[in-house]
Amino acid sequence: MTLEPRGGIGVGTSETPEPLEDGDTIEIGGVGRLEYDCEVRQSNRRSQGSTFGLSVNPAELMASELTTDHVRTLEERGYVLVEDAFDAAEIARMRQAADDILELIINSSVANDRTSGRLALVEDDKGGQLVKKIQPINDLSLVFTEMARDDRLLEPMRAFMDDEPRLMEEKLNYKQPLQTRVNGVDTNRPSEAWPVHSDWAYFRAQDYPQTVVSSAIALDDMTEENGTMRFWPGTNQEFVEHERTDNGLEVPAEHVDEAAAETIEAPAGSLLLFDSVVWHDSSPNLTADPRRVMIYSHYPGGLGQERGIVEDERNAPTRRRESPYEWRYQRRKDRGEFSDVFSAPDVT
Ligand SMILES: O=C(O)CCC(=O)C(=O)O
Repeated sequence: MTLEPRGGIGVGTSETPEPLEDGDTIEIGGVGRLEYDCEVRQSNRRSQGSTFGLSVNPAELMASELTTDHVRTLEERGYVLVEDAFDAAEIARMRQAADDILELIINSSVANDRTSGRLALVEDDKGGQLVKKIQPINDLSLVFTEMARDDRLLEPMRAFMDDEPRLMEEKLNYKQPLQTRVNGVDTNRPSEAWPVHSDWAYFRAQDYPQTVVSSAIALDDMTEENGTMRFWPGTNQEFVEHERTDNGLEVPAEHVDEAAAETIEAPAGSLLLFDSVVWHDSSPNLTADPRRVMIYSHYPGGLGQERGIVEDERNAPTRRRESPYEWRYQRRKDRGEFSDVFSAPDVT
């Protein structure tokens, strides 16, 4: 299915001969049979004010809902927010997967007496620990691997890139304070904040084009208090050289107009698409709960092939390096030689 202008998949266009009624069905090429449903119409189309709606597989519906308007916003502002992209059951599944990964990475670090190279950990002045992110993760989770192929992410990217998106990397930004201290894991990040930056400042090292698109899925509500992301609309139009700080690459402060930033406040289940050049940042999580955002980054596959980009170039070394330690931990645990010291708290 290709992304078309609103109504462009043959539904609700002037070609529709008769007004549809509840229960009417329509054949849509590449999508299947759709059933018209007035109720679903109103909730699913409310963000666009469309007069048509269909009861259909939610993933397919979202893909068709991400219209040229969304893609235009992505092109012009550098980011676009889609609320209600994922339902409660999907969010619950992803949260469970996030907990499983967190437990695996913390417990295997302790079991091996070696902090996993996937784990980014911060410590505050009072010794409080916070998991900033775990990267990469798809080789640890079928849930997140499958999500990386979801058309709600890929359809707008196809339209934006005019190419087939391929996964470049994925990370789960937890911003999760640990409720009790875990001994045996090392602090390795100076701050839980991300400074103002463009992702392409990093991606350019492997010759990725600026048309890389990231998709951030909010597993928790994103609020100002828990360290949501901020974006600078229009900064995607031209890349600005960054400077290196102890907290990573950063847009030099003299370029940054704080007042121009938009703070994204969005409920769990929202999808935020942003391009690799747009400036963004986030501040510390001031709450006791996690602020988990799953971020995938995809590049245009055809262009990548032309440039000779190597599959999983940025993260494959970490996966290869870490995997034997994770297996050793599992075997030790299975043999009763190690007992877990950490379990993820129930925060849902
Ligand atoms: O998760 C966040 O708050 C910010 C993430 C971010 O800026 C990044 O991963 O590039």
